[in-house]
Amino acid sequence: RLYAADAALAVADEASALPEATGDARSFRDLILAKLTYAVGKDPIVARDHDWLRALSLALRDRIVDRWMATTRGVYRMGGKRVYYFSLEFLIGRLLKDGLNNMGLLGTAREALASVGVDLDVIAELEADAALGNGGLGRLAACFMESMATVGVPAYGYGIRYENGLFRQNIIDGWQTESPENWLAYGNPWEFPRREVAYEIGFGGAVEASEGWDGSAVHAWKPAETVLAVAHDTPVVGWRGLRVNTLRLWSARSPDPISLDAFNAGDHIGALTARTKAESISRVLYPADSTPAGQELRLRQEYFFTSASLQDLVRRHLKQHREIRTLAQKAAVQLNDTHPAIAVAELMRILIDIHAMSWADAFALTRDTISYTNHTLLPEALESWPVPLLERLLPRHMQIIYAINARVLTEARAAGATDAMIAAVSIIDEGHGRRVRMGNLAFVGSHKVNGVSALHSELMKETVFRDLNTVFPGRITNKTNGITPRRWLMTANPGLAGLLRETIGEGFLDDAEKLVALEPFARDPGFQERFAAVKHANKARLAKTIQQTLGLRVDPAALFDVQVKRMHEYKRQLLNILETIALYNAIRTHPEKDWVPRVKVFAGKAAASYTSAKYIIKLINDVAKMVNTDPAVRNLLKVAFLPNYNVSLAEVIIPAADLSEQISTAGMEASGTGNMKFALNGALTIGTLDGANVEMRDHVGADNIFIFGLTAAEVEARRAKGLNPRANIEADPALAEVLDAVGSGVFSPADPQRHRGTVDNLTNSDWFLVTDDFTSYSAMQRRIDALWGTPAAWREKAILNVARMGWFSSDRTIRDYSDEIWGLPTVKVG
Ligand code: B1N
Repeated sequence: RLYAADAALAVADEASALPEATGDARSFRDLILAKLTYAVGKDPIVARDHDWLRALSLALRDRIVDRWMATTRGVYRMGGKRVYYFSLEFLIGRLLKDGLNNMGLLGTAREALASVGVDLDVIAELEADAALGNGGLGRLAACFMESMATVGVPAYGYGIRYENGLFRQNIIDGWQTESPENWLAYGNPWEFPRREVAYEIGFGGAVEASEGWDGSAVHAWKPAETVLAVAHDTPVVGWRGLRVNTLRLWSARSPDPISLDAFNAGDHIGALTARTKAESISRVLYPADSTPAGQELRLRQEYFFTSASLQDLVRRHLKQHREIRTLAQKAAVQLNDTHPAIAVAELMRILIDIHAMSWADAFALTRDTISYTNHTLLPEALESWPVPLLERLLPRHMQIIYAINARVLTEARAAGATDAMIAAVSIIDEGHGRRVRMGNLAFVGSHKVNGVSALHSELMKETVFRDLNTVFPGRITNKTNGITPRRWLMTANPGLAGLLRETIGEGFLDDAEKLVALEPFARDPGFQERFAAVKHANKARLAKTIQQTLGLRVDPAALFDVQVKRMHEYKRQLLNILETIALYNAIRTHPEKDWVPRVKVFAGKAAASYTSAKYIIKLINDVAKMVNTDPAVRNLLKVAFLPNYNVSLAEVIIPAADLSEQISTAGMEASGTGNMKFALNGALTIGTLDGANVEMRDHVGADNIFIFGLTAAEVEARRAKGLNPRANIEADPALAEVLDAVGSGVFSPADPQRHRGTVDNLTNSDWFLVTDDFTSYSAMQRRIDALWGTPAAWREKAILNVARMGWFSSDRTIRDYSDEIWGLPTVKVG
């Protein structure tokens, strides 16, 4: 400590103009300096930004760990129930600023660093994004983890510690290319490796049956292969640092690091193959969002982390409670989609084969413990595995699945199910070469099954789970998604958060629904001015990012119209860019009109193999190239595609948006969560009646959101009757002109055929009803232009959006899960 203090003086000598830290900041500075010296091993005189980042992170971590141990001890002493959130994805992003904010140390850290000449904002930008997820599903898991710590739900997140998270997206000549992302390159200060917490995970082999003491059959699985799952723990801090939960991610290790026989025989590469194979399980995140990968390695990942997590929680339960039969009273396992659905069979195996439970008891206990969240209705996204693959990889699980299925089908038959119903509720799909339907397995093994928005949960009952819902009425429930206001308001938009604190006090920090106190200020001209000034500053910051990454100048006074999310046909980025082209045409043909200057911002990754989505990225970039340099546009329109969309970029883009594009084909976006983030940050939404947009309209009021297009029921009806894109195109000359231009190569003169396929697909099939919704979308955009011309009216609506979005806090969502699925109490915050 003496040495560290000396070093502080040395730094101060170097730059005598540095501000002196006071009080808390001084002791925090000393802690940072001690970390820099003894943990990083750097003299402050020569420390680089990365060293300061590590030192600060470790200092913060010390403060977090104190709370972590207190929480963990408290939970143990109370002896209550814990929630286990099983997810193949946790898209947590950067942890430093959010951790500082939740610990109440943001100002302290800023001051402490300033006193040694370091800028917090500069070093915070160096932290790598933990991109252990694809999109909404993974980000939801991250928001839930933070909210569970906030509302006092003792929880463990369980997942995989991917060495390479979601790929980096590069845009080269307008095309997406992928490169590996390497978030661990500078080490990870937040995690604690627990080499002693390791479980054996088996694959393959055979099942040996013998006779038990009472004559019943006893099964023992003898796997052919074993992989070790090693725990890595990351503390998850709740708001105000009152509780800290654990995110436990598993890393795969080979039990035999090298085959010495092979090595000694001269086969140096072969000596490592078993290890490479084992460790490939936690190597890389599958980059598919809403489409199953269908590869054997993916199934291995699913079983690997599910088995490790179940072994871990059963061990914890037995250590504390001694008795396996009380498991469901002490543990709630939430399956984040079907990716961990094998948990149903694995828990059955543990209970029956290892703990000698009867079938009936084991099944009741499994069902009471597990619940399942469905996140998509897209038929191509519903996971199913070929029976032969499961049989080879997990032979005992396949037996258990058959046995579960036999009982479910018998029950269904007894309840009067027809043949068609039996086929629909069966876990085995006989239609496409026998496959195991993971959704059905998760459904029958859960006491509750939930959708993620009101509309989505209703559609679940009518579509994928129609017959299961008849056989098991009341099992399906809705839990509308939410977002954490700590990250998506306080940390991402400190300007707005500060203004809100000054205006309505601090109550909303502990209870987002107190944001309604803002309503009386919606028409207040003074408040409107300050609100607009915050938005302008955020837009200037985004303009700088756009300038730096694309070399494109945009005017912060323009309307910032933003669509950022994974690239997917159902999300209809194509609708947006086609309408942009229509606007471009209109500006050129009617230069005399009073056009509203717009900046169209796009960002999002396409799955590497998703060709049509990659063409949409290319089209956006082709259009950008032409529009941004066309003097006839007179800067009235700019198009920017920002590469490598991730959580950190979202934190810059979302607070700067005026208009949020949530324009999926109705019935296809299960919920959306970006929609909530934008509205909470004062953007107005243009959207379809899809996912949580429906409930957003109910909360903010129909006058304060721009809803257009077909409803889910209308979409279904049109599809049933047969789509007719040609008629739609004929009926809208502006649309016809746009498709003509795109198809004939106006935006791709060097390769006129480039976008022919995209246009042909729209003209001939148009499964996502882009041409059906184009006209109403376009008309709505012009109404939006008109409103923009009346700033007071625009601002009033934007402020009302902020005021009324509190319900979409993930704290509310977690309370709903706690009350209605997990049977757990929650606490008030603050
Ligand atoms: O989950 C989000 C929702 O807000 C979105 O509407 C929904 O599209 C998203 C397979 C998925 N559904 N399904 C996935 C992700 C990865 C994968 O391998 C499917 N993601 C969603 C949160 O509820």
